[in-house]
Amino acid sequence: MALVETTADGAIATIILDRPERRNALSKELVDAIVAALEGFSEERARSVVLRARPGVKVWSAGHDVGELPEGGRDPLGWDDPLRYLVRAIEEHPAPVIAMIEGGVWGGACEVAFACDLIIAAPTATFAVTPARLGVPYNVSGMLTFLNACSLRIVKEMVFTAKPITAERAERLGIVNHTVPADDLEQFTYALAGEIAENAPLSISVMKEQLRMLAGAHPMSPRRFERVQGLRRIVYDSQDYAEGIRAFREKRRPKFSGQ
Ligand code: LCV
Repeated sequence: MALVETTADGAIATIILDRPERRNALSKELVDAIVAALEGFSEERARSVVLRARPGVKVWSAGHDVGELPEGGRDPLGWDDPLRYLVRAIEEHPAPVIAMIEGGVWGGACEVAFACDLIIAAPTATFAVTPARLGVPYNVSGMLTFLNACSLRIVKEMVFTAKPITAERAERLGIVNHTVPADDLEQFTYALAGEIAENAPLSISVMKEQLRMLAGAHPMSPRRFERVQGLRRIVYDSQDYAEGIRAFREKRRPKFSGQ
């Protein structure tokens, strides 16, 4: 069964996440399908891409497929991890990618949504950044995605509590561009996508790339980078990381020891 449905209406493209049995959890297979769709729309010179789930979903995406996370001894969010190249594919796509969101957005799916250029949300949308719930050492570029979406204090609240925030609060914080009633979500989103599609695509793609470079322009010395890698290894080699993954698989609350 296809994991995404893609459609194009003139210059506006749509990618629909379609892995309901796993709440659109971002497996490598699903990520590959999204990235392939983005590459296809780039060749077709789509001028805006809407990334969405099926209408009325309770969960937009449950985040990284936990079943594909290593149980320790290896960086779970390394350069080649599917989640990382999905975020890069969205950021490097030449046209604006608009996340149209209903339902819950969990873990790495928050980073996918935040990496999109705009977010249009229904009131049912919520956003929960969950590494601390699983004992996962989120990676540096992922932290930067969050920092580019909201203030340091809000990122800390989201990553330390792992609790969902509402669409209304996310809009107040500038994370979400517009929160609109669910009945108006499609019409509003595609009208915005149409406005973008009528503007000069070269100008837009160059401004998008400039903003990506500026947003990512945080020089880190090799010494600091190695320190971060060493700190993250402590986490993914920890008993707590293995406990977080096991607890998820056993459908129980994790008991973290700090070891
Ligand atoms: C694999 C899943 C998942 C899933 N993976 O339905 O950001 S980080 O660092 O944490 C990063 C590593 C990351 O993104 O980790 C994943 C973070 N995601 C979460 O913590 C959300 C985990 N999922 C849930 O809390 C619930 O599934 C929600 C609230 C999303 C939906 O609840 P609901 O009652 O509607 P179920 O929990 O019954 O899930 C339906 C099936 O999808 C699987 C889940 O195991 C279940 O499979 P079975 O039918 O085999 O029991 N599933 C859900 N999320 N991230 N599989």
